[in-house]
Amino acid sequence: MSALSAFHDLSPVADRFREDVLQGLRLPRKTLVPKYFYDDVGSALFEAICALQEYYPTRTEMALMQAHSAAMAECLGPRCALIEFGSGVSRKTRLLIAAANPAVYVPIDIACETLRAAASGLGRDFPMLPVVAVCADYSASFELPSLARYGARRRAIYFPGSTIGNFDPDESVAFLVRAAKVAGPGGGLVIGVDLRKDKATLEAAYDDPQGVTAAFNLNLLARINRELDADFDLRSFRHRACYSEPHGRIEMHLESSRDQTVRIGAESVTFRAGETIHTENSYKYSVQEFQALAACAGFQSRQCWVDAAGLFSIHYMEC
Ligand code: AVJ
Repeated sequence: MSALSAFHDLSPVADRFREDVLQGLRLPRKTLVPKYFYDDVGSALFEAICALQEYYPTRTEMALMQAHSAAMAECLGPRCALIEFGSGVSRKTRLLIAAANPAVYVPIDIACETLRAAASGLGRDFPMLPVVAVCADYSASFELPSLARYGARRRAIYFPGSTIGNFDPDESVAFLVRAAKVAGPGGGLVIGVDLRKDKATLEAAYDDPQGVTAAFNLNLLARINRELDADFDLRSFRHRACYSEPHGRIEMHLESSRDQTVRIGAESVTFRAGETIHTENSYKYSVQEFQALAACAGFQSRQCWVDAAGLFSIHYMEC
């Protein structure tokens, strides 16, 4: 078996990025889509966030995976096709792969080089495991390559990291409906969901004193400069993170510190001092709230694991 069985590049083209950026910056409340954080520089910055003391989700979810991967494997059953959305460096997945022994692993990520490196590393560490990597934007619809030849007994989707929190609740339901189609009737879903908690803990997690999260947020503007021939002055935008209790979400913004005009290719966009670009939402759900949301997409809750401090949840659901 070759280390990397297949690599499918279905990544969105630069035109799409330009259109989305210009469209978002022309709205009365300027907005950019968080998926564009993850070029290869942004993916590396995100890895640095995951290692921060203040950013509790990654280590808490990792500990849950360590404690419960055998129980999760039990839920998935032997020889499933394990499909991961937003696989990144596939660190947590290794625990699930080791426990569940899937027939094939299908990592899907928008950052091509990160995906390629992760997929070939996995191929080396699990030489018997076919890895079918797909570079794609999973928030849009795309064709999954045929998995028939791997003889999997069922499909299971792995969606860790509380990445679902980037979607508004209605978008989350729409996403889960698509996930249910990918999984098929009787398919499984293992999904990591960050829990509601106090404002201070949340705001510290999204505004660390070392400025790693700020760098991650600002890289979006740097990426626009790099790829779209733009001239954002990174020193005149400031990282902001605030928790909205009624929405149950962290909002990240980039705030312009002065009146300014930014050129993006042949276009230009003006900012007033104090005006922000809304770059990300990160929704937090109680266990019951998330179960109700997933039920709207036809997923039935089977199991849920939560750490002792009540910071993070991993759900197992079936459709
Ligand atoms: C990858 C979307 C789960 O919302 O916590 C981390 C992204 N943004 N710090 C999150 C993120 C700022 C992260 N997700």
